[in-house]
Amino acid sequence: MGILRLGYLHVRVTDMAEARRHYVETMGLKVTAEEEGKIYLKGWDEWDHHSVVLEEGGVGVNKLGFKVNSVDDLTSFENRARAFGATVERMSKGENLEVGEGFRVISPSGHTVELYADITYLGSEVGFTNPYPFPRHQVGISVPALDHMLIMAEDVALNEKFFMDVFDFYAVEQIRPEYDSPARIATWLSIGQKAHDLAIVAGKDKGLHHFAFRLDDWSKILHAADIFSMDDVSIDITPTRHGITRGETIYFFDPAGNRNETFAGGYTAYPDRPTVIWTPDQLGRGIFSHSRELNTAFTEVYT
Ligand code: M3P
Ligand code: FE
Repeated sequence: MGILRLGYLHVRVTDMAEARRHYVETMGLKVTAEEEGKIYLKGWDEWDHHSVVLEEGGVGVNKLGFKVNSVDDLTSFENRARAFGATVERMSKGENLEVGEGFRVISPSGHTVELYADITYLGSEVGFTNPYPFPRHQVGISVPALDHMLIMAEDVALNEKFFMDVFDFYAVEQIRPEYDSPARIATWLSIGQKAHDLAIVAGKDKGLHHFAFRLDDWSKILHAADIFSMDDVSIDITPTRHGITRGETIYFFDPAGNRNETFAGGYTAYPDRPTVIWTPDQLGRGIFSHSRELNTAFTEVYT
């Protein structure tokens, strides 16, 4: 079964009090632990100890973690990462609060990627016995879960190959410089049946374009945008639809300047679904289905 999902990410924030206000009061994540300069957060529908960790100091992503199904998967992925030629190191239990042993690999793009099988189980807020569809008392937009992230890489094709060859991701959609080109401007990779778990776009290595939280549907997206106005959140792109993945979206910034997204919809993906290919002439419509225009603030501003 391999990788289950994007389990966590550690994101740097400049001011912890402001970040807490954004991620807890506006996004509705719950604090599950605190350490000096760190806050651990989870969504109400997540059962593992944390999905987002805020780290005080700077901006951007410090590392990301994929949860795998079993300790045996860890061994085989570690061997495959070494065979790819990547830098790999073992990670012992407790190096990350409440997370078991695993390994750490540096992607060709320079991102620190951790693989782990065990993390403390906390349970979801509605529980797993006769649950209600959502918690009665919600805060802000009350995001249920982390959904996906988009990282930047100087060589998108190489990083796509890395995640496909080593970790069994498959390409759901790609932007290619020409239809038949082996080069990639961007790629959307899935590890299960979501339209994407990880996207990679051409840009500076180690960059974070955004990470996204799941919302149920378009009406929740509209509701989220209304709350962002009330909370004076800096909105980058107001509610619209992606041509790529067909997802419904809002982009906005946390107070440190890290881009967030709320994402709803998107089709069900399968490994045998033909990869959708976008050509640069249609790229504007691929990213934003209605405006059909990409602005440089969206493509060139990231942390
Ligand atoms: C998404 C998505 C860029 C495209 C982003 C697309 C940065 O975020 O969820 O499909 O060009
Ligand atoms: Fe996204």
